[in-house]
Amino acid sequence: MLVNGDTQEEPDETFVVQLTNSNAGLAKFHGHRHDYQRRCGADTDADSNTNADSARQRLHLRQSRRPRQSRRRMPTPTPQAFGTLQFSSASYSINENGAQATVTVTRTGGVDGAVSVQYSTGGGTATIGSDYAATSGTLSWPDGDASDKTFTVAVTNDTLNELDETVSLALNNPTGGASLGNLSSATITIADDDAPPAISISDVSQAEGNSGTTNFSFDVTLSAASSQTITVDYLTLNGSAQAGSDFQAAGGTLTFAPGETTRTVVGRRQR
Ligand SMILES: [Ca+2]
Ligand SMILES: [Ca+2]
Ligand SMILES: [Ca+2]
Ligand SMILES: [Ca+2]
Repeated sequence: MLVNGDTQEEPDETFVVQLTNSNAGLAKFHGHRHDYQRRCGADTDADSNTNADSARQRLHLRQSRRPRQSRRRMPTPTPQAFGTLQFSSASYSINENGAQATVTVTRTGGVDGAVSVQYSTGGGTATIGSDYAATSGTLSWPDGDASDKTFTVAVTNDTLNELDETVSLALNNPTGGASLGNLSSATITIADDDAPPAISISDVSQAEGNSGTTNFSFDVTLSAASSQTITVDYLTLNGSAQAGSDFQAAGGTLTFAPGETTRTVVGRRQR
């Protein structure tokens, strides 16, 4: 007979083994007599044998005694805390000539189990390639580890005058039961280090003609292209020639679209 062991706290228990239909005389009952008597109503004389065709042997199973400490109530298991993963800041900054921005991701609120999270760049006003290198990967923490993890985003040092530009960062797909914190997105600002281009205007020497008016064209030039829209005001002033009698006064604003380096101002010479 196989008796199942378990770790449950429970009272002692019994079961019955019955012998029947033997061609041998069934043996005198042994064992826990009073238990037997209660169950079978047999003669209570301590010396009597039983000649019944059947006999029951009651087995009193004492639960195996466990070490004392294992009989104590098991402590309620503490819920596991896998931690919250997020950026250390909502914003990072780097000078354009700073080579690379270092971004930190933290694990707080729990260190149970191995966890990981994916990071990636994308979006923002900066341009992949000309301003920064697209970056993605996975950060991993082993069980018990709450140390900060970092990754870097390479920044391109160009010679173009630009506005400060941004790179968007994102964390996705936490594993191992970890959750994302509020700072699951962040921004790198790339501070431009290129001065605006110098602006200049050409001299013009041209015959005025004998009648009517003649156009005089002045080239206005940027020393380098800019990624920004650049504007400049112009205005004619009297020199030895006089507005009205020698030339028509003019003024206005020149606009260089991003990338443009030359614009032309047309003035009219009176003849
Ligand atoms: Ca740019
Ligand atoms: Ca740039
Ligand atoms: Ca630069
Ligand atoms: Ca630049």
